[in-house]
Amino acid sequence: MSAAPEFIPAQLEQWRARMEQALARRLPPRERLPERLHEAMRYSVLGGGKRVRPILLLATARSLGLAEEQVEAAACALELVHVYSLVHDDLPAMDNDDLRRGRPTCHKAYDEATALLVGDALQSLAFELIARDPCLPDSPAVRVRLVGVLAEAIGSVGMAGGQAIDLESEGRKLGIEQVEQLHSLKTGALIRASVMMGAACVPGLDARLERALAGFAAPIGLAFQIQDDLLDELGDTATLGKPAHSDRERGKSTHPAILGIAASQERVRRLSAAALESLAPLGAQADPLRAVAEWLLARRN
Ligand code: GRG
Repeated sequence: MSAAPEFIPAQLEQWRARMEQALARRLPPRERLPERLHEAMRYSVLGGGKRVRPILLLATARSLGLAEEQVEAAACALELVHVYSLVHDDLPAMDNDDLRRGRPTCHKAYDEATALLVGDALQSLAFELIARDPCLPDSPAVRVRLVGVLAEAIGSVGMAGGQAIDLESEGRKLGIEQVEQLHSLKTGALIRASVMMGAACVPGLDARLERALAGFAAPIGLAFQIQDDLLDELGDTATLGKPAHSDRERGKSTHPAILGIAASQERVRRLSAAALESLAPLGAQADPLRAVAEWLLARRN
């Protein structure tokens, strides 16, 4: 089952625009004390970005018959956590990058201490939205499930754990299985959470559909990271909005470095085919997710 091609640009653009507004509304105003911290939070979150994770959540919600309004706050929480991870990852103690989303990184535009606090405060705000935002389904059970899925995905057995392994692996050659395990934590866990938080918003969701969504999310998360590594290798800094060829310069073990370009592209194709196959039990109602998968794998930045 393939999605109508016109669904992709029009709907994705609408979702992206919706997220810009939803995030801008939920971030503290820059005039509120402490002004510099709030300004830096807004600079980091509202400075572009594809909004991949919120869009995945919105597409999952649509596939399960939920309205956008019901999951918008959860989608904001995902993006806030993602931006926190980027701001911390760019710090000198981690990847030490100067450019992100085509602009100076948070610690370059402000300072390192502010960047640390921006990440901390964005993570807090994410969980506050899940706990309190009036737009989420009026169900404590749904909120608790959302907290659990997101917290697990970004902790030491998820994104932060993946980042730790990545830092420990610098200067060492990893095998392809180790690289995939690292990616599944560092990048894959939050991508999986984007889909599974959509599922968590539906009380009593059929276990078969939940399994189908999990079977979609895992390979898409890995394919997304391999695609990112291919873009790092093949793209240019202006299009990417962040330094190109940085993996090669840092001697990172990636799919392109280990398998070469063609085999990495083939791995992306196979993973995305497996992801799409998993959606079969949802039938045509999962077309929004199919469209997002197509977009993710055709992206240029
Ligand atoms: C600091 C706890 C902690 C974790 C950092 C996300 C991350 C882990 C590091 C960022 C570096 C990196 C290249 C991670 C791989 C994930 C990835 C592809 C991030 C970029 O996501 P996009 O393409 O970025 O969605 P935009 O800017 O479009 O939101």
